[in-house]
Amino acid sequence: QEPYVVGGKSFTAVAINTAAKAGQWIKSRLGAHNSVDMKYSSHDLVTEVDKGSEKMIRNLIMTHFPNHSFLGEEGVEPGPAASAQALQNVRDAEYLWIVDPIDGTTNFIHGFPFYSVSIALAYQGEVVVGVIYDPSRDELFVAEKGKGAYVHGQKMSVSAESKLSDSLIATGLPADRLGALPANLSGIQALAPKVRNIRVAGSAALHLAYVACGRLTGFWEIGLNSWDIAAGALLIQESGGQVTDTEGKPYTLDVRNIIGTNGRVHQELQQGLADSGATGF
Ligand code: 2AM
Ligand code: CA
Ligand code: CA
Ligand code: CA
Repeated sequence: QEPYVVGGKSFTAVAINTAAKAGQWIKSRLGAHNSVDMKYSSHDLVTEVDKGSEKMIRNLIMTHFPNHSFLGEEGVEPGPAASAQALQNVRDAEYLWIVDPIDGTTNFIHGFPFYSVSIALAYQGEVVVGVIYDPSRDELFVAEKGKGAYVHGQKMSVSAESKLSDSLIATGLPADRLGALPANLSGIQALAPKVRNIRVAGSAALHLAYVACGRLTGFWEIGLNSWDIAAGALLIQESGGQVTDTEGKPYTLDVRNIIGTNGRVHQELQQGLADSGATGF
């Protein structure tokens, strides 16, 4: 049984069309959003564009697949406990869509062109479709389990670096996550001297897509949520890379502390974090 097509409707086609539509709308609202609400603090922001994007994505997907389950960031109360619970509530659904309507909201608010729409579909708890769309560059990253990953319709693959010292690595600075910030800072302190350089551009999903297409060698971040990671994890796996948690366990939907690399530097990156104690919080 082919899990990607039901009743003649391709899950991947719906994911692509939905991400592109939402992304174009988001871009049209750049600089024109009306209000910025704080979820937790001045570091954790949400606009009506985040909510509108999620609503659009949910409506489009549910119109095509009314029996599927849906998990989107803006439908969940803020905080790690609530997001873990929200995932548990739907984790065993046969088909589960996992959506971040804008990954990189702070960038979107400031007009810094590095934000994305992330849409994943899990079948029996395993990601089978991952789509990340970058409206600023009109770049669409697509992966299907077992079928490879594509950008601009071209097959993509991870980079060739085999040593951390040749690697361009990205991470996140979660200024609003009190436990996660020190862990990520310790990781930066430990790894900066060992890598070629570190980038912190503010969209976990887009960083993962950049690992998949070889623009970054690797990415790690402590304290993320399923919707930040799911699509990007499949992109990396289908591009020949490796995705684990910071302790080296294989990626699952529950992973919050993520390492995604080209595979060749995975062990070295994981060991560097382990040596510094920066594997969680
Ligand atoms: P967001 O823009 O969708 O909120 C930057 O470090 C990354 O962390 C972004 O992908 C951002 O996603 C995410 N992020 C920001 N605030 C967060 C929070 N409170 N909990 C988990 N992830 C968060
Ligand atoms: Ca957010
Ligand atoms: Ca996010
Ligand atoms: Ca978001």
